[in-house]
Order: sequence, then structure tokens, then C-alpha cells
Amino acid sequence: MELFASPMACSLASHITALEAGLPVKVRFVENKKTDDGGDYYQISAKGYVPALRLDDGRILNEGPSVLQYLADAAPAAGLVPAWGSVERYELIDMLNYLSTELHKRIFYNIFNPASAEPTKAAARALIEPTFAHLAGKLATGDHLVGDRFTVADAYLVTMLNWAVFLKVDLSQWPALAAYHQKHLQRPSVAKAMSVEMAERQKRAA
Ligand SMILES: N[C@@H](CCC(=O)N[C@@H](CS)C(=O)NCC(=O)O)C(=O)O
Repeated sequence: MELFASPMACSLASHITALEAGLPVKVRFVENKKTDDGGDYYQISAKGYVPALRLDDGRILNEGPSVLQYLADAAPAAGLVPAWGSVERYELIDMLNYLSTELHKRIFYNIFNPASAEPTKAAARALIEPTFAHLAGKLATGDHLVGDRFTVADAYLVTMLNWAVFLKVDLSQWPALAAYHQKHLQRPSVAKAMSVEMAERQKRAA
């Protein structure tokens, strides 16, 4: 399988998940809609965004929650998602949907998008407090968003907490969230994926 990714973007969550799962996934970075071999990324993702996972039969998954769950389901022993059919699986989907729509798109997309008007950015910034407070509440009694072990939802949230740090949001306002972020940054899969992606960013900046 091949994972098309942009360094430190939302595709980091899929990169972390591939490492957690121990799957033979080749990470291929995309820059300015070109693949690492100069190909047109729109030939892989008609939508032009990452993550895209090319399966061994050539089919493409191109939405974070489906890519995360596909990778996790391909390595059940890693326990990165609850079993299909369990209520816990629906709790995970519930959380992935929340992260994807409320945090990723409603907040971070609007702040990072250069085309966002200032009132849109301000409205998105105003949502940080209630959204982070909600997430901190979920983490008040444990280090994981769903159940009692690391899941793909944690890979996704850690990825977006990095963006909060880039935006100079002081996570210490939500001590449970700050502690959760620091703890998971030490996780070998997270540290490894981030070091590869930060090196790619540095290579581009040089
Ligand atoms: N609906 C997609 C959105 C993915 C997305 O927003 N990817 C961003 C990086 S975090 C991207 O590739 N942006 C570049 C672009 O849209 O051109 C998902 O949830 O996975």
C-alpha cells in the first residue's frame, strides 16, 4: 500500500497508524499537487487532498476516517480500533466524525485557509475554547479518547494538537489536553512519523 501525505498535515494521523499497525505502507509525499516522482496528484486524488491510500489492487481511499480505519482493520492485533459491530466501534466513528468536522474543518481549516475572511478566522478561533474544553473533559479520566487504549482517534487528535501549537494556542489552559499531547508525543510511532515529516518540511524549506 502507498500513503500519499503532506508533512505534518492531517495525513500524519494515517502515517502514525501505519507504523502502529506495522504494515508495509510506503509513505509518498505530495507537494504542490505533484507526487514524489513528479506525477500529477490529481490522477490519484481527484479531490487533490491528502491522505490518499492506494490499496494493493489500485483502489484509492481518500478521506481520513476511512483511511485510518482501513489501516487499523488490516492489523487487528494492534487494537487500533474496536471490533466492527461493537458499540465501541460506533463511539470511535462518532469521535472521528467530531474530530473531522468540528475540529479539523470548522476550526483549523478556517484558520489556516489563506482565503478565509478575517471574521471567519475569528469565528473559528472562538470555537477553540469550547471544543478543546469538551475534549479535555473526555480526557479527564484517562489518556485515550475512546476506550482504554490508543486508537486511530488519538492519532488524529495528536496530529491536530500539533497545529494548535503551531498557532501558539497555549494548551496549558486545558491541563488534561496538554498532558495528553505531551504523553503521546513520546509514543514511538508518533515520534518516528513526526521526525520523518519534520525532516521533509526542513528539506523543503532549505
Ligand atoms: N475531507 C478530507 C479533507 C482532507 C484535508 O483537508 N487535507 C488537507 C491537509 S490536512 C489537504 O490536503 N489540503 C490541501 C488541499 O486541499 O489542497 C478528510 O477528512 O480527510
